[in-house]
Amino acid sequence: MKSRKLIVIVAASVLLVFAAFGLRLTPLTHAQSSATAPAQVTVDNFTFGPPSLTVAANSTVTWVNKDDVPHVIASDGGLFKSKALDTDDKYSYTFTKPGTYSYYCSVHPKMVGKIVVQ
Ligand SMILES: [Cu+2]
Repeated sequence: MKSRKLIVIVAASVLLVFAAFGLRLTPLTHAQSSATAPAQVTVDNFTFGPPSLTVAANSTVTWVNKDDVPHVIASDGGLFKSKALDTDDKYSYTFTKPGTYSYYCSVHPKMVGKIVVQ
């Protein structure tokens, strides 16, 4: 009886590991194969994450400010500019044409990132 219980516990653990891997892998493959997957840049600790994000044309990129200080998302060419984003504020822009779009924070110009539209 005791060993049977152990087998159940081991089997449950294995299933949990598979479930965890499945959850991690599934959204990743979706993001790469689907043009309409939500693209997000997190602003945290005065950095854009990821610093370079590649999306398909007609993708909407959303920036989320996770810092305690306001940030402003501004493109180098003046194509887009957000209002000052407070903590947890979001800003979205839809990129229709392929190209590389560099942007920075107009409050802290050393904060830079880019969106590559394919
Ligand atoms: Cu900033």
